[in-house]
Amino acid sequence: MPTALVTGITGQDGSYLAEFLLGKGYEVIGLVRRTSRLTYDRIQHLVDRIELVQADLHDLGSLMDVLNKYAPDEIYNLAAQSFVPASWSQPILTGEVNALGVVRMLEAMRLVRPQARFYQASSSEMFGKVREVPQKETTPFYPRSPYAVAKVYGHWITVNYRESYNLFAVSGILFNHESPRRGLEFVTRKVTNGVAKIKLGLADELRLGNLEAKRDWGYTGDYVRAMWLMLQQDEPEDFVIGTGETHSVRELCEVAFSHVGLDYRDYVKQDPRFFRPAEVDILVADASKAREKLGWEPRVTFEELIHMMVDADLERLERKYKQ
Ligand code: NAP
Ligand code: F7E
Repeated sequence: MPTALVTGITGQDGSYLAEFLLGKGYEVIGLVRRTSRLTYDRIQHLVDRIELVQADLHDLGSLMDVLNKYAPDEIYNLAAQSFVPASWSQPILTGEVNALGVVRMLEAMRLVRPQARFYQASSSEMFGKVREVPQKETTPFYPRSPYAVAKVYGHWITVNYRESYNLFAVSGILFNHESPRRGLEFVTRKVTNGVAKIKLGLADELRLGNLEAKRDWGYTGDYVRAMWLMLQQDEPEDFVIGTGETHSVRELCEVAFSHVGLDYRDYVKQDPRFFRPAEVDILVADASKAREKLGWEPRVTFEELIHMMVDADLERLERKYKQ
């Protein structure tokens, strides 16, 4: 039975990846940081099938101990401060975790478990002020937030460790991916949760920032499959993963509100608090390399994804307020 170590297992991607790996017969070790309360809501249904171990990306020794103890075959480094606006208010913490955290994990692997395969969660945010449309593996980076700057470091240090030490280390440049387990502050979930609240009479407006920003939104369940496929290749290589479609935040609102028979223009208010100091205007993936070499394609469409998220929020809130 192969063993996989997943950092960030309590996050959106970690929970879907853990489910996927269990389905493939892996022993899954989840790295969790110490907090004063447990943050296991996304993996509650999995806790008796995975092993959770405490360590922190700030602390090299703790990472080395975990690799020593569990000798994983695959390491998925998903842990990060992942909310872009928080990277302006906490830029140093973001750099510590999203940039230096990656090299700490790679150092631990180089010193303790160099035969393992390593996946780094890179991001389409690295393309930022885009140099070409659509974006592919060779598109130059132009990061537009402390988050994206730190991710560029994480990306290149992964490439550098592969080339310097001959490690099987790859970087997946994933475009936005969403699900009913997405954090409530990200725009898709903020909208689907807002729609559900308005529909149930629990709110009467939804305050958002820039409605014209465009993103390539896919379903997380599809994207964790791509992470795994990257580590099953003969040679370590980096891949762009996305749907190839782009939609504005305004279109997202249209699809989500109309799913419950409402017109977004009656409820959405623009609020300067949610505008960013520097915006990423448009992202859209050219994932043809992944299609050709990994045989990867997304299975869930944008409309299906947003409907799935609205339905899940409606069901959750109905359950909560019926009690
Ligand atoms: P998420 O839901 O915010 O999860 C982040 C995870 O990182 C959580 O488990 C969190 O633990 C953990 N973490 C944060 N700081 C840590 C530290 N110092 N030590 C150990 N663990 C720490 O993010 P996600 O959406 O699943 O994204 C997963 C990864 O993919 C991130 O690296 C993100 O930057 C990247 N990414 C995401 C997308 C996307 O669209 N979702 C696209 C491209 C790249 P707690 O539960 O304790 O907070
Ligand atoms: O914003 C606009 C906002 O916060 C998307 C992370 O997973 O994907 C995510 O980063 C767009 C931006 O995601 C609101 O200005 C308008 O243009 O959902 P988001 P993100 O910043 O693209 C990448 C790939 C990652 O790697 C990150 O970890 O929506 N927008 N109004 C808003 N965004 C938010 N959050 N809230 C609003 O009210």
